Amino acid sequence: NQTVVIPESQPPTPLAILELEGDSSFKDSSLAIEGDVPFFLSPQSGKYLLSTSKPLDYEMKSEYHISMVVQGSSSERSVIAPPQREIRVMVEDVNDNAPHFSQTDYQLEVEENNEPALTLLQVSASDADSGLNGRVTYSLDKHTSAIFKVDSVTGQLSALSPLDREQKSVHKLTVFARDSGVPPLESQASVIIRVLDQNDNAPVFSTPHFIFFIPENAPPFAQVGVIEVEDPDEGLKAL
Ligand SMILES: [Ca+2]
Ligand SMILES: [Ca+2]
Ligand SMILES: [Ca+2]
Ligand SMILES: [Ca+2]
Repeated sequence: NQTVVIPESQPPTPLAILELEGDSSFKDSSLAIEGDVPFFLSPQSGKYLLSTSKPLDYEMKSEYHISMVVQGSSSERSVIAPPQREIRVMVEDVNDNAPHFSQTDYQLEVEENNEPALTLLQVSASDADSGLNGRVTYSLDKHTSAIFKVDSVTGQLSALSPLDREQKSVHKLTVFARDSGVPPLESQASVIIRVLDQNDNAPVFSTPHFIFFIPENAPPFAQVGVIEVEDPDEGLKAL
C-alpha cells in the first residue's frame, strides 16, 4: 500500500495521483473514496488527484486509511492498481499547542525565616503535542530574585534562602512553561507569595544615648523628654 506523509494544519494539499487501469473506453466508471474522511478526489485528464479537504489535526487523528472504490455500470471492467486501493496517510506532528498551566494564579503564605531550600509549591503545565513539541520546561522571569528557583523539569518552586518580611513582605513571580519545539511556544503563570511575620526583631532605641536638659526647678513628674523605640516587626509584636 502507498503511504503518504503530511504535516498537520496544512491547507488542502495534493497527496497522490491515482489512475484506473483497464479499458479506457469504460467512460462511465469512476474512482471514489469510501466512507466519510477529510479527503477528496478530483479528476484530472483521465487520472485522479487525491487531496486533503481540510487541515488535519495530529492531536485528533494521526493516521488514516483511505479505501478507493470503482463506481459506475462498467465498474467490473475497471480496476485500481493494488497499491492504490488503500492509501495510508500519516499525519506529522507540528508544534501547534502551547503548554497549558493547570492553574494560572498561585497564591501562598509562608513564614519568614524559613529553612533554606524550602519547597513552596509545584506548578504544572501540559502540552498536547508529541515528542519535543510537547516537552515542557519551567523557568522564572530573569528579573526574579535569586532567592527563588524553579526546577526546570518538575516545576517545583523553592525558596533557597530565608525570607525576611521586614525586607519584602510580598513576592510576585512569573513562571514560564516552554515546550521544546522549533520555534518553541510558551505560556505563563503568576505566583504571589506573602511572607508572614515572626517576632524576630528586638526593639531598639532610636539613638544609643538620650540627653535631656531639665530646669533645676522642675516640678516632680514633669516630662523631661521622649524616648523613641523602634521595632520593625508587625503590629503587637512591635510594641
Ligand atoms: Ca493540532
Ligand atoms: Ca501538534
Ligand atoms: Ca507544544
Ligand atoms: Ca518580623
